[in-house]
Amino acid sequence: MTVRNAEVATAFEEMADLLEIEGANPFRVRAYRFAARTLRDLPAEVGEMVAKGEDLTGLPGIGDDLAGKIKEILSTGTAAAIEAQRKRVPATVTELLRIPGLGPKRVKTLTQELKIRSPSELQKAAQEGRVRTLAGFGEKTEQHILAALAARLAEAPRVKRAVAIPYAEALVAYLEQLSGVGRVMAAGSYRRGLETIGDLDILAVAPAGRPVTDRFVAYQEVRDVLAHGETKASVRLQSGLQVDLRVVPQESYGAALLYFTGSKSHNVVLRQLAQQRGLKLNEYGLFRGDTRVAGETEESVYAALGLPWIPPELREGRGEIEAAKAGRLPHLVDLHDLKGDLHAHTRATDGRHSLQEMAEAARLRGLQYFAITDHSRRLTMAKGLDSTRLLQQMEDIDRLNATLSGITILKGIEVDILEDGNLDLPDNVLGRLDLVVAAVHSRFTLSKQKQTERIMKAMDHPHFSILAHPSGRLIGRREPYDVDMLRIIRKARERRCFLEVNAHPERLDLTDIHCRMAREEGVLLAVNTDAHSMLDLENARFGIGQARRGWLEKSDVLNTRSYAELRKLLKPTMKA
Ligand code: DGT
Ligand code: CA
Ligand code: CA
Repeated sequence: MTVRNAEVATAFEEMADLLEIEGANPFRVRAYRFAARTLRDLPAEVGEMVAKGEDLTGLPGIGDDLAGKIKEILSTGTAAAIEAQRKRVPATVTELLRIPGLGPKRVKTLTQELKIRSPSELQKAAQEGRVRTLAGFGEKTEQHILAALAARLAEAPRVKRAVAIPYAEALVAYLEQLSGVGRVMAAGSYRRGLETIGDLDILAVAPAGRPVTDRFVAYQEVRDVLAHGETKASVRLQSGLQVDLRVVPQESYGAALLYFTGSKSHNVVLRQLAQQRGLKLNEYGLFRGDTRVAGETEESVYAALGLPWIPPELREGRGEIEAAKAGRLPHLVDLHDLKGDLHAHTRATDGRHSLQEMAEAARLRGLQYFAITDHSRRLTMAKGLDSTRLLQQMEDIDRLNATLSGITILKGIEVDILEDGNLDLPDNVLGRLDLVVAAVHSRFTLSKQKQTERIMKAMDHPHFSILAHPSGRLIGRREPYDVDMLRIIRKARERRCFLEVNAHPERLDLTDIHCRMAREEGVLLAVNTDAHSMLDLENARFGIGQARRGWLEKSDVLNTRSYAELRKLLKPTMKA
């Protein structure tokens, strides 16, 4: 059995949640969360470390006890302590945690005060207006819970892209080395760069299907075989992820890849185009009568329909075919276009590495500039900086810059936008920074109008540079707050400031739709990692994926600019 870091981390996070619901010692809860984060950030697979006999207790937050539990999970898939804890907290209570907006603290209150034990009991209590009476809840929260419950019932669980990637890559590599197998590609929403994946769709080229589907269902991580045929098979992996495989002959590869990449709405328009030309398009090729006129490559199919190749990220039936016809497809931004990163944390607040370590990691990635933007004082949980500590950090950065070559460290802050729209640090301090990244970290449930006005007021601030994670959503965990994004985008244009595409795989905020809206309104976006560790700088690729889904070109992205250009854009003389 192969157990990956993410699975061990998930088990530890679950343990922390269970303990917290029970009101266990907060230090124990924190120890599990910290260990989970260590595992998620770990570049090596912990299973391989154990196999090589390496000592896990050298890892941050992993002592003898947790090292033992990791080994137990690696060999048995679970740990006795977690199983025992699961028995003490009923599964229906654990399910409450999966409702957006409900963390362990709130679940604890619900179970203790209202004796709620399941989502359906919660729904009943909310409908009867009993939830709003609890401390820390209120009427708004109650409405949110009801909306989230309704949405949840309509939605199957989806897997975050970052979680799906290692599974997809390992499976593609496994299939590629089978004899007789040619190209192998992950298609579907995965190839379109969607932020979450319903299931994984894999396409393999081989002269005969059966030997490939046989080996596919025998893959070591398969838990259940859902279907197993000549050219198709479907399995569920131990992680719960479903994978569909299709095996096609070489001459159908392009047509099949096009078909299984989707989206359905893109395919529908392509088939209509084919029909208008007296052709028929399916997963085997493009046909005139019985004659295949194209199909071995995607390019051949598009070309036969009078179109250039369309990047998968655009294939959502959102006008890409019209744009392609008119020769107006965007030239999408690439990871290597990024010249800098404008949002990152250090150990001074809630990051894991020092200023020097973060700067070195950014330099090694080839960035020309890198902004340090730690939290402001209001975020006490993250040890937010007050003016004194920020000024101290600015001096540290000046000293560091004097020793660095090839990269400039910019002085910034991720300042809290307070409920009244003011910023959490005084103007005279903010004015001395190279840039001010501002974010909402509190009062997520204000009305749309109040939330929008709060943010717009912050943008009026003379030193405001970038609005961080503009919608505040956490994928699968927290809904975006209610905000009029078009008004905010227009405000950014008027104020000549910028919005962020936060690249953290749990945020990816702005969304693709709002990226596109910003581009159409002429507002530049900053693709930022919001790194809390050196490894987090890798997340830039997820931000770029989102930007590409939002039709962004290099020229639409602020941090593709040279350092000199950037400086002019950050501190325009006109701004007042
Ligand atoms: P997902 O899995 O929910 O994240 O989304 P997709 O886009 O991967 O959808 P999925 O797995 O149901 O199907 C993969 C692709 O296969 C889809 O994007 C287009 C193609 N496809 C599947 N079923 C149909 C269908 O009934 N009609 C057409 N035209 N295409 C289909
Ligand atoms: Ca899929
Ligand atoms: Ca599928």
